[in-house]
Amino acid sequence: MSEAVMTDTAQRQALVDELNEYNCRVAQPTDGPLFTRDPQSAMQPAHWKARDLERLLEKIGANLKLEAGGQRRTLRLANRGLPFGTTPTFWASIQYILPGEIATAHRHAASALRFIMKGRGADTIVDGERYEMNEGDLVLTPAWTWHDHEHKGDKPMIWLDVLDISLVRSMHATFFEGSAEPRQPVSSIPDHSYRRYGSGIMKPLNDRTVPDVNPLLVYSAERSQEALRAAAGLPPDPFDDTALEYLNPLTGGSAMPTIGTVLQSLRPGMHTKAHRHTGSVVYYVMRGTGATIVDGTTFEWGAGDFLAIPPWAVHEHINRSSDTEAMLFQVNDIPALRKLGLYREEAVEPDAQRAAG
Ligand code: GTQ
Ligand code: FE2
Repeated sequence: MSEAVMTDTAQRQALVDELNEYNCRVAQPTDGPLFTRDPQSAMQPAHWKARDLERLLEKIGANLKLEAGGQRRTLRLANRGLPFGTTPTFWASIQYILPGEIATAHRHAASALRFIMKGRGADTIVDGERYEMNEGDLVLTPAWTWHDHEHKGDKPMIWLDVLDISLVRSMHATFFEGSAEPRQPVSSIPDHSYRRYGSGIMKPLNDRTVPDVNPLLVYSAERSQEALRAAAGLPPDPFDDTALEYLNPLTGGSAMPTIGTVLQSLRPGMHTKAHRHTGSVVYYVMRGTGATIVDGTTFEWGAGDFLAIPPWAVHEHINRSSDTEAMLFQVNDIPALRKLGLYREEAVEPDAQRAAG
């Protein structure tokens, strides 16, 4: 028996050089398995506390310059289990921009979004359309659109950036182009896409075309939170309580092709059921206090915190308050998984999660 195994091992070893010459190989006993029974993610759950982030942001604000044509001033949310990125597919970063500063124009193949955390008075120009950015707004920069930001306010401005950089890199589809001009000319009506499609329930008469890319570039805090308040009157989702996905209003699909964006509220005292799904998630806590149990570890969160959940990790959410809702902004890569036929989810009995932890 063991001789047979040895023989096979030796046979495989003996073929290496010859096969290599023809860009071929056979499996070797030292290779890792081709498949695992279920996803074995190297990503680890991670929690960033608001107080730490605030201090670090002030530090990079004081120490890092924002130079024309250079990198943005961002605090990247890293993961100890990954060589790159916040999750296997995307980077979440917090951008810090000071009064009077300009983040100069460029474009890239990676899709990007911004969710405004704090401050007022900054604007962004996306392919010639200018948008003011206010707290709670979601602003999109679809793949290969020119974008630049300017802060005209008088206090530092902070927003969350999410880009599907790791996904684009894994497909070797990276492109980037800088601009000689710091800002783009504003070529169209301010808030153009918002005027056309921003209501989410109506569109201009005779607008019959459905472009490949979502034409709506901004989702205001006011309208998205109003929608969430209305949805809170529905029966809760067992795993997410009240959760609304930002949509492409013309297709009903996700607002961005690869990145999912969700506004979520947990009613006072809510303790959801546990589940797991493929796809990675990053949460930003807008308000409230609560906890999320991830593969048996409890993360106690408050306003301004971030939490990252790896693919296939069992998780459940708790609102610790008995009288105040918790509101969360969620980013995930589920639209990409669905398009590739890789999305799966399953409920997990609470005892299983406790036993796992
Ligand atoms: O603001 O254009 O966090 O290009 C990373 C790359 C922000 C941006 C990031 C970017 C940007
Ligand atoms: Fe960018």
